[in-house]
Parts: sequence; structure tokens; C-alpha cells
Amino acid sequence: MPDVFPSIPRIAYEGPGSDRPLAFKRYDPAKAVGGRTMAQGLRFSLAYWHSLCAKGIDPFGDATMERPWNSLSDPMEAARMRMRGAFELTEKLSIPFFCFHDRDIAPEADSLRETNKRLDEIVALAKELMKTSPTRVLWGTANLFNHPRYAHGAATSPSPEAFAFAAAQVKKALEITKELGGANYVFWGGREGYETLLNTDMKLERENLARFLRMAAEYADEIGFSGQFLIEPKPKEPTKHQYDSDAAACHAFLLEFGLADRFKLNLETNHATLAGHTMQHELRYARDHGILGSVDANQGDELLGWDTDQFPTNLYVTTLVMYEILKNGGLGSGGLNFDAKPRRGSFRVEDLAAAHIAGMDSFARGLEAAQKLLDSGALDRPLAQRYAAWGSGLGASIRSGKESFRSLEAAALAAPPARLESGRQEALEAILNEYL
Ligand code: XLS
Ligand code: NI
Ligand code: NI
Repeated sequence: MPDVFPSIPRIAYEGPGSDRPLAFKRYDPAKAVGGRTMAQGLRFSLAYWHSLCAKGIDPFGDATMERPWNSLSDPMEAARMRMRGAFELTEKLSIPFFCFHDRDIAPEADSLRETNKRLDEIVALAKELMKTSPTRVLWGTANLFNHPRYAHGAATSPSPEAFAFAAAQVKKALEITKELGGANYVFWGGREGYETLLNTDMKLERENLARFLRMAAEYADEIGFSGQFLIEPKPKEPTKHQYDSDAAACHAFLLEFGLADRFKLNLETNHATLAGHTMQHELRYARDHGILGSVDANQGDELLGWDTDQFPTNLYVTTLVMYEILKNGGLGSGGLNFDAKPRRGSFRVEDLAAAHIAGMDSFARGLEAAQKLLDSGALDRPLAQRYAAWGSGLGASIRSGKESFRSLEAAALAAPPARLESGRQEALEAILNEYL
């Protein structure tokens, strides 16, 4: 079988001095960082929908992406070529995983039965390719947002038939994710939200979303799929208000409906930006609550209010992301999924490889910087010092539950607060910069 992407060579590590665009400058899979190899510490994944399916369309312009299947008129022939292309790309780039939606790998047919048959055919091809390839599935998911039947949502649709169709889709997606050995399963709330409360029963919709997730967990148990369930927060787009708006909202939702022991979060940098948070905030919240599961590694544009899904090249961000992940002891079964696409103007096949290389090199630098930061204690020490007063005396007494408003009033009357220490923000930012 000839290569799908003959112009992309196997990408080698050439080191920081290399000026060849299709080579790693920082990502050296075998290099040890903090007792683990970079490959173990980073667990990269390719996003099927962006890398194999995105056409470069925007609201003002047509497709630009030059892809070898553009000339094929049979959609299943194109689907087979894309799957072979996914394995080839991941192998050439040393990316160990890919993530997919059901509809990315096989196009929807006229009936659900026929669509599922198409899926079976492509899944069989993927399994065949896995026999000789190291590439594995990080997570699967179902596309519950593209088809017009989901115009008002899927699990939160006013239509029970749409809810049922979505259930059937997730049932099949769970089966094929299991079939492909997927390590996780993601729920991103595609159109689970609203445009206006004038036509929305928010209480019913949220309850239905919880029902849907509970049924998914029950079915996973039934078929013996033990992958980690993940919810991916996003505050808006496509709906004005998405129910899973950020890490804290998702956590509250999981607690409210008794789902917290079954789900963790898949956090995406661009979604954090849209939510008005830093990615570090989202990661910290999840790690503090033991629900950090996986990461969609991309970046947005601070000047644009939408999900531009750019490849992650901001070293400041990759460093802080890796710092939180290291503090979390890694991501377990999760990984760093490049939920990112080359810009519309980066339409060559080589750009696809260059974009992944840029992301991988940026995360390699982030990992190294974060590990050094951690080893040095440069941030840990001042942090511990800032809160040291909570370890003894009045602080320890409050924390142990021994104090009341009465006793604290007495303490306040007896002694005025000690002089406050400085927060030292600029000094800390300068320390961080020394590690980049
Ligand atoms: C869209 C989401 C989506 C999920 C998977 O904004 O990021 O790509 O990751 O459905
Ligand atoms: Ni995503
Ligand atoms: Ni996104």
C-alpha cells in the first residue's frame, strides 16, 4: 500500500540546533525528565476530526486543505484512506494515540442501521492496522451536534426522539471505543445548552442530561467497558450558554446528580479562555478535587471570543499546564490530545506535520521547565511560607474546628492582626520566567 502522505517523512529528534522544519527540536521521546521518559510524561494524541477531517472552511470561505482524499467521490473510500492516514501520521510523528468522534471515522448514512454498518467496517480496518502499529485510542466520543436532528440539543433536546437517537449513538460509540481498546470516553456537551431561557426548561434539560450520563455509565458496565468517563467543559459555542460551562460547574453537576465517582474532566485550554479562566485555574480546580482526567492541548486567541483551536505554542502556558499535571502525579489514563487544527492558510499536508511538531516541542519544553520548577521548589517554598501561619497557633486551632465566632472575637480583641506579608506577585512572575 503506498503512503497516504508521501511528503511527510518519519520525524526524528534533531535537537535545538536543527533548522529543518520537519524535525523535533525539543521532543525526544526517550529523554528522561523527572524519572520518566518524555513519551511517558506527555502521552500525545492526534485529534481525528481536525487532522483528518477539517477542510479549512470558515464562515467567509470555502475549503482550503489539500488532502489526498479530496479527489475521491466515494465517501467510504475516503474514510478508509483517512483511517490509514491517521495511523501513518501518528507513527511518523511518534504520537501514541488518537481520539475520534463516531462520525469522523465513518460518514453518516441514510439510516442508523446502515451508519452502524459503516462504522463496523472502519473499526475493523482500524483493528487490522493496530496489529502492526503501536497507535492506540486515547478516547472515543459521539458527535451529537452536527446533524440537524440535534438543532435543539441531544440529551437536552425538547424532543424525546432526539434524546433516543443520541442514546443509540452513544451506545454504539461506547461499543466501538471498547472494541478499539480506548482508554477513556469523552462527553463534550455539543449543543447541550440554550440560546434563550424564554424557550428553555433548564431544570428538565439538566435532569435529562444527568439521566443520559447515568444510562451511559450503566451501559458501559453492562458491556464491560472500563475506560474512564470524562466530561469536557466549555462555556459557550455552539450554544450561548453550555451547561458544562467550566470545571467547577461540571463538578457541581456531577455532585448534584450523584455521578462524581464515575466521571473526571477533560480540560481544554481554549475552553478555559472562553470561560474567562486561565487553563491553570481549570487544572488546579480539577486537581484539588481529584477529577483531573485528560487535557485537550490547544490554545485560543486572547483577542477572539471563539474556539479557534490553535496548536499550543505558548511556552508560558505549556509550562504551567505541565506544572499542574506533574503536581497531579500525571494524568493516569488520560493524555495530551491536540484538539487543534492548522490555520486556514496552512493548507499543505506538510503544515499538518509541522503543526504537531510545534505542539510537541512546546510541550516538551513545558515539561522540562515544569520539572525544574518542581525540583527547585522555587514556587512551592514561597507558597508554603505564605500559608505557614495555618500550621500552628491560631491558624491550626481554626483548621481543627476548635474555634467559634465567640472565641475568635475574643482573639481579635486580645491582639490586633499581625503585619501582612507582601503577595510578591511580580517577583514570582520573574522567578517563573527564569525557568522558561
Ligand atoms: C469542541 C470540543 C470537541 C471535543 C470533542 O469545542 O473541543 O472537539 O473535544 O467532542
Ligand atoms: Ni476538545
Ligand atoms: Ni474545543
